[in-house]
Amino acid sequence: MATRTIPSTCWECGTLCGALLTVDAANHVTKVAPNPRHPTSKGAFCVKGIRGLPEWTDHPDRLLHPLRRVGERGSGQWQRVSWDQALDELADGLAATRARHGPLALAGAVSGAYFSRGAVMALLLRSLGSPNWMINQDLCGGCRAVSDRLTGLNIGRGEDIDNTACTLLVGRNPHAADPIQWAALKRAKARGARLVVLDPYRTPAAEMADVWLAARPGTDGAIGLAMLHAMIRDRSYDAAFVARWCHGFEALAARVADCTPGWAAMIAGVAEADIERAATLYAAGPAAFVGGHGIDAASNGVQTFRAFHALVAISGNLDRPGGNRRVKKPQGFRTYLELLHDKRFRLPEEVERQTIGADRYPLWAGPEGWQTACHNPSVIEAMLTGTPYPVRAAYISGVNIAVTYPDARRTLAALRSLEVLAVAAHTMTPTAAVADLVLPKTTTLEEEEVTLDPGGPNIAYTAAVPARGEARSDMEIAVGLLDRLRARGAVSAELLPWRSQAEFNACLLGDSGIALEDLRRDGWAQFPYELGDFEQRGFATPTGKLELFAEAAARHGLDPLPGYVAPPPAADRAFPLLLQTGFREKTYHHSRFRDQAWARKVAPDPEVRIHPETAATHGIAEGDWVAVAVPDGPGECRLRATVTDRTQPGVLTTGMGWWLPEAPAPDFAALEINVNAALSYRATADAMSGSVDIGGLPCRLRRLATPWSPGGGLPG
Ligand SMILES: Nc1nc2c(c(=O)[nH]1)N[C@H]1C(S)=C(S)[C@@H](COP(=O)(O)OP(=O)(O)OC[C@H]3O[C@@H](n4cnc5c(=O)[nH]c(N)nc54)[C@H](O)[C@@H]3O)O[C@H]1N2
Ligand SMILES: Nc1nc2c(c(=O)[nH]1)N[C@H]1C(S)=C(S)[C@@H](COP(=O)(O)OP(=O)(O)OC[C@H]3O[C@@H](n4cnc5c(=O)[nH]c(N)nc54)[C@H](O)[C@@H]3O)O[C@H]1N2
Ligand code: SF4
Ligand SMILES: [Mo]
Repeated sequence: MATRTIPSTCWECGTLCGALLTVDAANHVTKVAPNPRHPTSKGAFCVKGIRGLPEWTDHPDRLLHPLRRVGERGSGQWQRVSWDQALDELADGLAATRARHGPLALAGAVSGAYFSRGAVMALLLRSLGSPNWMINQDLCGGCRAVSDRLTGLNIGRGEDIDNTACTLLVGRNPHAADPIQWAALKRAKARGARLVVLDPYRTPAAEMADVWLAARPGTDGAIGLAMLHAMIRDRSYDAAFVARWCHGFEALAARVADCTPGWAAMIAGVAEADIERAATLYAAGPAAFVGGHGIDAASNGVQTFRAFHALVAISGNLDRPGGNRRVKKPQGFRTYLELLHDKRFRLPEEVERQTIGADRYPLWAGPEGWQTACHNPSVIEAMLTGTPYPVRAAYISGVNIAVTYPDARRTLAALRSLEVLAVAAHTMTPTAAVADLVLPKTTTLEEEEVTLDPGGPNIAYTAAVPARGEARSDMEIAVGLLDRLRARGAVSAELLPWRSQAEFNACLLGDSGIALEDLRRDGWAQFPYELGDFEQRGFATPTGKLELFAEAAARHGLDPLPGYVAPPPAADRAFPLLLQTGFREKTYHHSRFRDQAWARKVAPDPEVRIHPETAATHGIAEGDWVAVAVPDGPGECRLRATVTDRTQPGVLTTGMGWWLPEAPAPDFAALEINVNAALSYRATADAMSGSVDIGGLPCRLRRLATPWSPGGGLPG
């Protein structure tokens, strides 16, 4: 077969950009390019898809065969084994741990239910009788998801920027994080639509904004409540929509009666007039709300989101042109989340109630939880202390938790303490380096996937070429493992009934009328989408309405109304600055691509952005190496200073995900230059999602006398 071009979707991140793959006669992808004909991305794309993905697939250090540890854990001594050997050993280990400690002692970790591997991981564990699958959403989009479910909006990524008069962008940096959204914002700006940005950092979006509110980190909830106050005061909300579809409006009005723009201005350190203007622009509508990770993953994240979600509800900017579209799907199609919540694929309720964290965070973990996963910090605790019960074995795929969970040292100690640890990965990561078995994973160029595009209305499709080496997909690994565990009497229930990804994809497509052949030909399938069909669909809340007063929260003794929760304690003398982590870099996807020369050339160092005044008071110049620590944190992290007035005086802004594949094993510098080496995973958590703060953290800063270098140890 000659060289051909295949329509596909980039599956490297949840943005799901339409892609064109050039595939040569040997079935090798020689090019990944944007697809200008794609209905939702319209040609938007990023360098991670163009370079990161193919170079990762073809990387000389790619893991191509299963490996078994021969030396001590983390000694870096490996032996190549066959898949049969690897899966037999893993099944032996998991079955033995299960027999010794019970099924609940088995845990899995994956990123979430946004990729099929999430559902596969959850159902694999459920088949063994364990509800304990870890997702990293407590660090990502968990707070907005809990708020969205409590309120009943179901808005996902459906903001209609192309038809809006005003976008309200809160804690979101689409310039780096989402090329589709960024292109839409620029189009909207060009036709005169308004843009309101809440961000402590002067992002490219802030520079384009009509109103930029550079609030103190973590205080956005106050601004959201003040906008509600202003709209109720001015009667600029949609009274007819509220009367028909909202539950608890009177209670909300009473709650925000004192939350004046003047009150919020004091808390957030912004001008009262700017809050008023933001409220006026949003209320004029149609307006689209875009909430980002900057206000998620915080100990007040759910309450912050609830304020903004209440704005969407009372303004009626829901499922209207220029507002926030609701997530809909073709009839008969199944989403991953639906599968996870489907009674046929669930464990008995008394088992799900024992999900780690379900007792403390019932809206997050366990039977009522959003993705039904467990609470990660509590699982790390269980691994180390046996409380509430022992967790003694883990299977990890598609997540680099030694780098991306706070308190890297403790995460690694927990992993090292396990009886059995298997990690599926593409290259040797700090997480894989402490495993007993490392399983070579297919990349997203080698997995045929079907999913509902949350930015749709669109079913996304990802084409696949044959895997390199012996790499296998999560489904193939799970099927092989389950067969062996069944033979060892370790399967409680058949909750992963598919034998292949193809069977699984057919189950997702169900009787939607969309055929795999159509997707293979076109690369996507659009479906009819009706706006404002509230009568037919209703809202998935206890009252069937949008709940400004959340009955589910009330039932669990949690605040039923949006309200202001202050961020972590303010800076003090010992920790006088604030630390923001996770600022996205265009070249990297979290911890991915640190082994690619082009990316390291563009972004060679773990940067921390420091305001010129703060740099001066600390005697720090551009390019200096510095150390940062937080109160009650596990230690310092080394970063390299960039001096810029984009960040506020006293606020340090850094990224995340740093490790260096060329640094000494087993941690590859993940305990030195990874910001999560300095953060705690045991700090105050959000009462509803269990999320801890990864920003707005009091911190201290010092200049290092000597530059840091890989393998050079920790400089003073
Ligand atoms: N290139 C690239 N793109 C990515 C990723 C990546 O790693 N690399 N990761 C993907 C993933 S999984 C995610 S979750 C998204 C995240 O992408 P976004 O949702 O855009 O989130 P962040 O980049 O974490 O932060 C967005 C903005 O929030 C601001 N911010 C920080 N603290 C606060 C605060 O207290 N209040 C307000 N209002 N703003 C605050 C930051 O200054 C930043 O400008 O990006 C996705 N896209
Ligand atoms: N301090 C701090 N910590 C954070 C954040 C922050 O802002 N600050 N951000 C948080 C957020 S939003 C997120 S989403 C997480 C991200 O955390 P992770 O999901 O751990 O990050 P990645 O580096 O994207 O992915 C890790 C591994 O997934 C594997 N992988 C990648 N693609 C695939 C695939 O298609 N299939 C499989 N099976 N594996 C794959 C690779 O082996 C890679 O090493 O980090 C969180 N941690
Ligand atoms: S934003 Fe980049 S990595 Fe994400 S889907 Fe689009 S092209 Fe791929
Ligand atoms: Mo994320």
